[in-house]
Amino acid sequence: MDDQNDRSLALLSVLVLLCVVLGYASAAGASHAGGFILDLPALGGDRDGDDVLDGVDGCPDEDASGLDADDDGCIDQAADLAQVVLALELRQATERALVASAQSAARETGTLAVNRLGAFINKVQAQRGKRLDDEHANLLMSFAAHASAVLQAVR
Ligand SMILES: [Ca+2]
Ligand SMILES: [Ca+2]
Repeated sequence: MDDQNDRSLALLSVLVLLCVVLGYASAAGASHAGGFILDLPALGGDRDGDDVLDGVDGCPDEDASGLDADDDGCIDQAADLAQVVLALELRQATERALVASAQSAARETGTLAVNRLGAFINKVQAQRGKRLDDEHANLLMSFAAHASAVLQAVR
């Protein structure tokens, strides 16, 4: 009888430990954009050192550190802003207004493009908490700010 109790206790301990490990794994996966999954060796190294592994890096030879709001491994550019808006699947009127604003920025170069990106950021900020939740607003504003910084760096 004692032996059986010991065995049950041991089994219970193992189960508890397993739950703790699994709980940690899912928490780690959720808290960082796939950090837990991205660390799998199958995805290879990180040639450009931007913390986006080669297997999922859209630009594996471009270090996008600090300029990559959408975590695709590519430096955020005005030309891609409209696609980022579309991917959020916003309400039609909001989407249309922001896509038009993004496209008008993408059509320009230099100071004019920077100004259009500023206008886009203002539009996003005006919709924060209304048609845009904080997560989407932050993504769009960071992306546009990065694209603007890139343009100002080349100027
Ligand atoms: Ca990379
Ligand atoms: Ca990016």
